[in-house]
Amino acid sequence: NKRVPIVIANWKLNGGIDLLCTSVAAFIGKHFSAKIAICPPYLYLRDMLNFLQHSEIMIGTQNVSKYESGAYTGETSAQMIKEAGGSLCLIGHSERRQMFHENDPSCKIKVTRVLNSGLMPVLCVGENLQQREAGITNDVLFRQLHDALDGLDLGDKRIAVAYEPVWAIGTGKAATPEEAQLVHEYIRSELTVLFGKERAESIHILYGGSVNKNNAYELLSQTDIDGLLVGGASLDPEHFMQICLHAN
Ligand code: G2H
Repeated sequence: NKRVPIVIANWKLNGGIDLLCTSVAAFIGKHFSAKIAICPPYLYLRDMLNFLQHSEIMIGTQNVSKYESGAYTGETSAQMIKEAGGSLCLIGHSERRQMFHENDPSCKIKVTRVLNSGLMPVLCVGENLQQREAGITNDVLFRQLHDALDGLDLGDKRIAVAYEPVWAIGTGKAATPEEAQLVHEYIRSELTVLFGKERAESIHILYGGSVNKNNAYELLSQTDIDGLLVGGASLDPEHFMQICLHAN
């Protein structure tokens, strides 16, 4: 009953459109058993959907507004992302937590909005270096998971969690597969508390943080690592293809 792997590219604030198209051009017309998604900057959503219409790649966003509509200058709602053809939204990425005042309560609102719009939320969690060294990784994750997901009625809606240790993001220093597996196991145990065993078993827990074509396979071989969230390496066409083939 192994979960079909999901690989998500997080393109962050990178462009332009030509570079982004180049990084996924080779996916057009190709079949993958793994699920593959890209999260371009909002503005490129439609362009990428058009470019990838003959591919199996899904499109998501790197963030979403916690508001539904109204006088919220500069925001983009879950409903708009759905309308544009999106399938999923990253929520609570550590860069947003660090630089844009994202916190657990706002993640909770966003998760709810995204679920209600028929998109899949991908809740990003992870400890920083100081927290890891202080031995409080699980406490940090406990709070992030429970504050964002407590009391949520999932019904038959889908949700995913991405574990991204902050010390591994963009540093070239990924968690070892064993380190990551331990944390993923813990996350699944908390998802079991939140949603029950059967549901928790079906939830994808992705690993993110300096994933590349050399560490992807071993990470994916771990029992509770069900996919990858890839930043830097997803902008390199050869690299990203290799990572997706490892997930296949
Ligand atoms: C973590 C990751 C993608 P990178 O942010 O979400 O980025 O692979 O560059 O560490």
